[in-house]
Amino acid sequence: MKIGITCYPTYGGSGIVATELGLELAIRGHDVHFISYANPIRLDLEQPRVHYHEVEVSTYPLFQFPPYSLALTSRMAEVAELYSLDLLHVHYAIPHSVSALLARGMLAARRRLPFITTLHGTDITLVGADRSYYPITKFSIEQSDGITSVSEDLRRRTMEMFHISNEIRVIHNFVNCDMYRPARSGRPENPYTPAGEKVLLHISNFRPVKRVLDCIHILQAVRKDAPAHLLMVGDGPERGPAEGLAHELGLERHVTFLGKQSHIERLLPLADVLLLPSQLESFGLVVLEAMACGVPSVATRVGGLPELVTHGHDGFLEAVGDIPAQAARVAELVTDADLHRRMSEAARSTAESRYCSSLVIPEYERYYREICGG
Ligand code: GMT
Repeated sequence: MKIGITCYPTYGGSGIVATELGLELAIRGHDVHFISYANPIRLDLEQPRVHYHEVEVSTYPLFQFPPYSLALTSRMAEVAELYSLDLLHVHYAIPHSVSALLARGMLAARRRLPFITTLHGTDITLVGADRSYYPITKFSIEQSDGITSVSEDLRRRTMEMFHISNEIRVIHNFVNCDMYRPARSGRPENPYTPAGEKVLLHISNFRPVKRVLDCIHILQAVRKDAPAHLLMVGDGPERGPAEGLAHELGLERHVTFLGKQSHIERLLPLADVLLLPSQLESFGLVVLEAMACGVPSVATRVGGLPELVTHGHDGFLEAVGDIPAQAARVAELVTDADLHRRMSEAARSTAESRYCSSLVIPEYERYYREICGG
């Protein structure tokens, strides 16, 4: 098939999922056309059958807000015609599904251009729920030819919040189990943390919803039981406050901020435990990536995380903001080698048996055929 994909190309789960989906589809013989304002972060343009079409947004003195959605619409329609696209697959509802809706309308007299909207989380729970975007989010979801959601929880929230009756297909996030895997021969050399210390890892875009300050408090509590070092990967508005808190608590030597990193699959196997203390996660892709590397997580019991993690079997889930409970779970994992080994194996096995790309990508392919009427 010939598939157009639009996503936010910046650092974020939805862009990563869209990019990796496109790459996997290309490997399976589809022609994939990314249409966005920048080259998606993990996109390998050397891969045959992967194309990238940049959306250029011109600005004029009259435009206080350059109309990106309109430039995107024009590019979508243009690429769809030039490359005979079978469908558009947009990730994150706002504004991508609105642009796809307009592009479909522009071409309607000449060709059918169905579009699928994949809901990722904050497009519904934060942005879509905002009064200024609610009506257009609801309309563009209802007008989509197909809708997928990355978890059952997000599907339910979307239906409740927008009162829509369209079918929403749940297709969970996936991971490349060959690329994300435990280190082959024991723990790889770790240049970031002192030898002999347990490694806690947090990866996110440091938005308030991630509650990154909780990671620093958890480290403080865990260090009462075991020598531990925290690696903080990513960047965003809460990085400064997190660095400040580490200093305030006298923990600056025990926390390393690595900023944005492109090879998460190389960092994950260095860790003993992944921390994700989020307020809300529609899925929690980084937890899955950690599981594939055999790293158990201590995360919060929110959103789609209970669909992914079986508490006490392949990770731990605790209440949002309950630092003592989360820290106690981390301490258990870093002080009990048997428990850690069991959970690490169970985590890898969950990823392999349910979430490998080889299992999930065919679900998208089937859905594409259904929507295209094939
Ligand atoms: O978590 C973020 O801040 C990024 C966000 C995004 O939209 O890019 O991630 C969302 O989509 C990911 C991929 O489907 C999910 O794994 C994340 O759980 C979800 N984030 C939230 O729901 C907060």
